[in-house]
Amino acid sequence: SVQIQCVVVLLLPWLGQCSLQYPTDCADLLSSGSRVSGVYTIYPDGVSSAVQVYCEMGCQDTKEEGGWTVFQRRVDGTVNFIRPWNQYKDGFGNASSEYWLGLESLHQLTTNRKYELRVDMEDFEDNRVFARYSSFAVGSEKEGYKLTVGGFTNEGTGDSLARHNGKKFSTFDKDQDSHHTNCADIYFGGYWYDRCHVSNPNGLYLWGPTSHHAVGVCWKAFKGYDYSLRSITMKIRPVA
Ligand SMILES: [Ca+2]
Repeated sequence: SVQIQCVVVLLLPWLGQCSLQYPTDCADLLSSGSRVSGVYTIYPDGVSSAVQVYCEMGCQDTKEEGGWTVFQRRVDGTVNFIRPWNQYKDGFGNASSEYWLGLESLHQLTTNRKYELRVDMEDFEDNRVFARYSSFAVGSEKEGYKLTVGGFTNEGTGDSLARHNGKKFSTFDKDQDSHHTNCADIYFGGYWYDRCHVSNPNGLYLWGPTSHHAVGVCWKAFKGYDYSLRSITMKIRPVA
């Protein structure tokens, strides 16, 4: 179908452009010929829903899979992730570096299609590992942007997310967690806190081992509570 599309683009440029105008996600962009990883505009819910994302498009040489829509990324601590509800709802940061795509976009994406989730992690000793989940969805704002995740496959990290399945999203100014205190206040992130967490990808960027318990960018099953990762990337891709 890519070949056919190329012929259409050559013969009828205006028609070709129309068919590429409103990609839903990075998988759409990949299948319409965008093979380079980078920042793109996607439309999770039609023409008025434009948002910038980082697309990981893979590599044919290494057989690395592409079409991933990155919705969360920490790499160097340059972006402050201690943010109120409205910013976690709408998104913040810079798609070319550290950012959070936004709960509303995540809800729109995962309502229209079925997605898998991959969480890439790296520590400060250059160990690169990931976790894969065969299903990932985020409910509506009315449902508290509830997380639905399942089908864990271990690719070196262990599972530190299944425990958060079914939890609503919380921020320091919106406590929807299962704890008598406010987890987002204590652990400095916005997240699908339970009582409180086994992973804290939106926590404080703290450069490796830390004496500040569980407040860093941690994934308990990989490096424990008292280690803040060098990088973490959460990304989704539609499943057939
Ligand atoms: Ca609470």
